[in-house]
Parts: sequence; C-alpha cells; structure tokens
Amino acid sequence: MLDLLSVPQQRRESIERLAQELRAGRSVAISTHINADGDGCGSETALSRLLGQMGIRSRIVNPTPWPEMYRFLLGDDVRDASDLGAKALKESDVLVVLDISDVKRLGVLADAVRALKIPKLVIDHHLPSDEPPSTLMLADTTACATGELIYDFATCLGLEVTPDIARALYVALLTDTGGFRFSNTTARCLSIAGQLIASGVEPEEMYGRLYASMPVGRLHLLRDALATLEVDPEYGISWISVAAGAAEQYGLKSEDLEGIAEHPRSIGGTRLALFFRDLGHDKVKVSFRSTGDVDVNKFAKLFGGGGHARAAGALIDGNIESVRRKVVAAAREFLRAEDKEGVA
Ligand SMILES: [Mn+2]
Repeated sequence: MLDLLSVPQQRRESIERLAQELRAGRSVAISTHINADGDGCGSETALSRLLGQMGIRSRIVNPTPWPEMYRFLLGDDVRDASDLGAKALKESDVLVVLDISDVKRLGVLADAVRALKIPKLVIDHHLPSDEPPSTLMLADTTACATGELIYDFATCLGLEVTPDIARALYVALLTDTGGFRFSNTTARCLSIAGQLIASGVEPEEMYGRLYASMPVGRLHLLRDALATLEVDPEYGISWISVAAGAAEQYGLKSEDLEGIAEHPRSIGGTRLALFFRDLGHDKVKVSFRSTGDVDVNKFAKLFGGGGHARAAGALIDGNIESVRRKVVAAAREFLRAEDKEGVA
C-alpha cells in the first residue's frame, strides 16, 4: 500500500536546510499573517512546542492580537508576545514565518521583517508572490495546510507529536480544508488527520470549539449580510457585503467573520463568490472563493491580492459601492476571458 505519511524528498531536503538554522539554545520568533486563522495559530503553537523539544526557546510575534477562539491552543509552554511587536523580533536569533508567501501579509511587522538581519525561514503552502518574507523556504502548494508541513517537520526531525501538538495541527488541517470539504482535502491530509486522532485529538471537541461556539452576533451579522445577496446567474457570480461598523455593532472580531464567504459560494451554479467587507476609511476587504475551474488567486492579483486557487483575498481602496461595481465588472470580464481561453 502507498505510504501516505512518508515525507516527499523535496520537503525533506528543505526541512534539513531549515533545521541547520534551528540550533539548541537559540531564541526563535514565530509569526504569521494578519488576523491569524486556524492554520496560522495551530501551526505556530505546534512549531513552538516542537522547537521546545529541540531545546529552543520561542515566542509568537504576530501583527494582530491572538484570536480569542484559538486561545485554547496556547499554554504555559507557548508564549504569545505579539504585544511587544517588532522589538520582540529584534531580540530573537531566528525568525520563522508561517502560512505567508507575501511579506505584506505581515502587516505592521512587514517593514521590520524586511530590515531584519537574522536568519528568516518560511514554511508555507500559498502560491508564490513577488516578495516572499525570505528565500529560505519549506514551501509546497500541494500541502493542504501549513500544518501538514509542520507535521512533516516533526517526522523528519524525529520529534514527538504530543497530544497538545496533535490538537494544534488538527485545528490547522480542519480549518484550512473547510472541515475536510475543499479540494485540498487529499488522501494524505486525511491520513495525517487520522494519525492526529490516534495521538489524542477528539474530533467532536474540536467541532464544538471551532464551529459550535459562535457568538450570537455572528448570526445577526450573517442575517444582515445575506440580505445584501446578489446573484448573476449568467456568469455564475454571487456576492454579499458587510457594512462598515457592523462587526463592532454586534461585538464581533475579525475571526468571527471567517467562513461567511462560504454562503454565496454555496449557491448552485456559482463559479465565483465574493464577500465585501467595508472596513471604513475607504478600505474594502474582498474575499474571493470559487468552485471548480476558476483561479481566484489569478483574479485577486488584479487587485494586488492573492492566496490560493480557490480561496484568495485583497484589500482594495475606495468606498464599498465603487469597489463592488469595479470588482463585479472585472469578475464578468475575467470569466469571459477564462471561458474563451478554455475554448481555444
Ligand atoms: Mn493555510
């Protein structure tokens, strides 16, 4: 039988290269993208504990505060020093950036990371960008989550996947695959998830913590967002919007809005789903989701964004009406061009 858990040769070589910078006694800063998600938080806490086994002290230094819903992943052995900001980066010997292919995703830490003279390592599964945080990378877009690469890191270096580490990696895999539903739910992903369950993860507990612990305000916001739903059945485009200040009005944080873009995507015949969130001050966050053949990473690039082929995002300047008009028009144009290309 095919051994799904063996680590591909190229990943193994990258891990060995990264490990040369991770020597006992060093102090490591671990960072991930603004508004850390389950993959970012799960990968960070798992890596921090694995480094601990190697005799390496580490601190998490993120550009935005640790999300409340992932607080249970932290512990006395994992320290979140995000409140120290760039200062914490300068005090470290090595920086490891997780789940990011573009340095800009480090938000307020981006300039400090660009200027940093210490070794910088990247572990990531996004499509490449023009400006990666470092060229010293373990990067593979076929990994279902950065958490899969952290699991490989543990395997290659002979480290132990303790119950705490298993839980953190399970959160990474579960959330980045949309609950083991998206196209990145590979046989290898599920094999690793199986191993993590064997190591002590309780799937129902994880479901409860991640999907059955929503604040009621999320449903109020979702109700308002669904009321804005528009569908273009000719092109298969669906979109919803959230007004400026709505999250605050319902007492929600950014992480509470995760997954809302799945609702327009859930409509039959939708090829491209859009979620517009008005951040105020003429900034609109747009999430792009697709099913099947539409490459939303390519589409997001038109607006300076990026991500994955079926899930991407961009931050666009302008008021929400003008951004919506511009993006929906561009989406029609994009799908028309893609279809022509497909025929040719
Ligand atoms: Mn990820």
